[in-house]
Amino acid sequence: MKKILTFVFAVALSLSGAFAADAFSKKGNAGNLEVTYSSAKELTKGVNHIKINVKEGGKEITDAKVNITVFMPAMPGMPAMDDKSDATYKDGSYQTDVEFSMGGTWQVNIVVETKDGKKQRLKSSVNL
Ligand SMILES: [Cu+2]
Repeated sequence: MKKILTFVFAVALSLSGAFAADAFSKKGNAGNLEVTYSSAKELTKGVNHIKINVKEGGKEITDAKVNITVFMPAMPGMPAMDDKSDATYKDGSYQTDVEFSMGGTWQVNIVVETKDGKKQRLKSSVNL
């Protein structure tokens, strides 16, 4: 019985992998822009590779400046923590690595500066 359950679980895992390109994906608005950030793997403590896509009126924006900041406010016995990086457009999305230095809830800010110089911000959060 245990072997059968293990087999069923393995099949379910492989199927979910086949149908979901990204293990993590979250969407939100930065002003009039629709921002999606995602990762091929579940987000974990440590360095994570993040992909960001920006759309305006359904049209992909590929020439913006995009940066991402993740931060956790100070907690009792623990200083505030953050990591900021600029994303580079490559292979269909803005990409960068972000480090979460511990588990828990992290605030995520993604700033998009479009060609016209306008900066808009998505405020979001993730739980590790
Ligand atoms: Cu903390």
